[in-house]
Amino acid sequence: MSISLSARPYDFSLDPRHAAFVIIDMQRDFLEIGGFGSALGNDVTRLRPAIAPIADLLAACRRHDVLVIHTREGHRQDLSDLNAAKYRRGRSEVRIGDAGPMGRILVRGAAGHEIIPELAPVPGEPVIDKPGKGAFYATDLETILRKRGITQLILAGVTTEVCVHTTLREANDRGFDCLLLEDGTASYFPEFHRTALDMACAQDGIFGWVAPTGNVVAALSQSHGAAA
Ligand code: TIU
Repeated sequence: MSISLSARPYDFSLDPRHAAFVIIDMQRDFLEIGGFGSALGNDVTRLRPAIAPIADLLAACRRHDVLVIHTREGHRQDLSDLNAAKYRRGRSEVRIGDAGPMGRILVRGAAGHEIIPELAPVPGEPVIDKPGKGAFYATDLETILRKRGITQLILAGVTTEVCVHTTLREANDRGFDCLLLEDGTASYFPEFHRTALDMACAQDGIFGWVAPTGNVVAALSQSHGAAA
């Protein structure tokens, strides 16, 4: 059963049995000092406002049996999945694979690569390790979603205009209806955050819908009430 929730550019019809909550790259590497985000010169505190809204919807999805998927950007320890362009990009002295205060930067197995404790996955929730910005590139995400009959994605995480938007675009071309959480996404650049959200739902929803997290949480409660 679908529940209508208020969103931009028009109401979104949420079908919880065919929806997945995809939380993108809420890793220490992006949110804490000394990780990849700060190596790129960013103010990592700018991403923290997304944590509480994501935690709210995460709890609601777990209560209502909505599939939750976590993604992590990072590379194999031998860096065999790190292309030369990504490695070379930028002028920072600290690069992917170098030692940092949370272990090797953006490398799987390092402390910095882990999802922040507030949003830690629980057993049964798929964790997708991805070498690129998009969560579909070089991963088994699409197979997992198709196998479970998922047609709608609720997207959250960081950063709005980089990994979230890349994933949104990949998902859109694969035929998924996508809803972005306006307060469950964040960027190092507030103006890019706002514009990325506007871009997603411009032209009457060219890539999808945008809504505050509270609207999705309320819709899930409603759907549960209706099913009971
Ligand atoms: N730099 C930046 O804004 N983002 C990334 O490098 N990765 C993600 O967005 N996860």
